[in-house]
Amino acid sequence: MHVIRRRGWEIPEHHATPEHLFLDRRAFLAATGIAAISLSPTLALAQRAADVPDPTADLYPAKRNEKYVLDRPVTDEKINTNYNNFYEFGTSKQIARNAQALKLRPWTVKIDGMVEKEQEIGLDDLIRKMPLEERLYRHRCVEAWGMAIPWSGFPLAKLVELAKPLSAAKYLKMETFLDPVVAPAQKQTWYPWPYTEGLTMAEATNELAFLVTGAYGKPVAKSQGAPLRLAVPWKYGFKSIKSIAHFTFTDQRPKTYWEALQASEYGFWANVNPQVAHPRWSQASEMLIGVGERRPTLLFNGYAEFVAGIYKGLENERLWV
Ligand SMILES: Nc1nc2c(c(=O)[nH]1)N[C@H]1C(S)=C(S)[C@@H](COP(=O)(O)O)O[C@H]1N2
Ligand SMILES: [Mo]
Repeated sequence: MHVIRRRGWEIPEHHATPEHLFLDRRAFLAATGIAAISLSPTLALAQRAADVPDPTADLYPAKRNEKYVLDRPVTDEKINTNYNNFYEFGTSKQIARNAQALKLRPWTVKIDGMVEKEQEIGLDDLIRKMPLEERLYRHRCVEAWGMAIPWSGFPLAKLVELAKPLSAAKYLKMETFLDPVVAPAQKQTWYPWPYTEGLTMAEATNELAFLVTGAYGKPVAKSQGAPLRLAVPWKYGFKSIKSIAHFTFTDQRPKTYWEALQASEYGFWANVNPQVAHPRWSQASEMLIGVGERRPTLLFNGYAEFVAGIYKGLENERLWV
């Protein structure tokens, strides 16, 4: 007899608090139809690209920057790379298999908008211009679970330096690749693809804002948003956009993916605060994935000393949604 045993840290379905919520019945019906196709493993396997060896593999493991310390154990790598939100590959947490369809090279990063000179740069050229380091960061999903990851990468501020934004630029907008052949969920036109995120320039140049190219001492896994993803650990996880292909400097606040879907639940700022509940659940505590322990949530996810100053004078904004 086949018995399904739940591991300690797994969150029972009826206690889970999914970010997504189908907006209307028509979208729901259409979604289930297409989801059945997009979740077919044979299709994903057929689309799986023949991977070329990573041309930057020699840069890992990068030297750890000891300044960023954890208050919890690093999450087991197998768990971390198999429990993911990556809606391009489906709305469940088990997208690692479908994400193998991601084609990581060639990968061109476009930098445009309010900059001295727009540019397109190959990812490997970009990485080799940047000072790679390892940082241990906490990660807090708005669904009230947390992890801890040894990321490798470089400060987002270094990319801003390379881009040479004009002084009138107030925001940095970031977008994920758009390719429905690779990510069939992107055929679901009622979602605002491509996944879009944004930061103010003060946030983007804060020392914590980190562009991730690796994890666990090697190039970052596809399920975690290879080959280039953001880590902004003082904000809810949805701000940490995966598989970035496009950076735009602008004076207009970007409309983010989650804001476009459900502005009442997911705003632009999305800073972690245990005292401000999500409309559908409390944010007071979080489940440590892989550990099975519930911990009190920390203001700014424990990073207040680095980022609290950014928000002085913005107290009237919806900083915690
Ligand atoms: N492009 C893209 N980026 C994304 C998402 C996504 O669906 N698509 N999900 C976000 C959410 S909600 C979370 S919690 C984190 C999950 O990152 P992880 O899989 O490394 O834990 O990625 C964020 N970045
Ligand atoms: Mo999330």
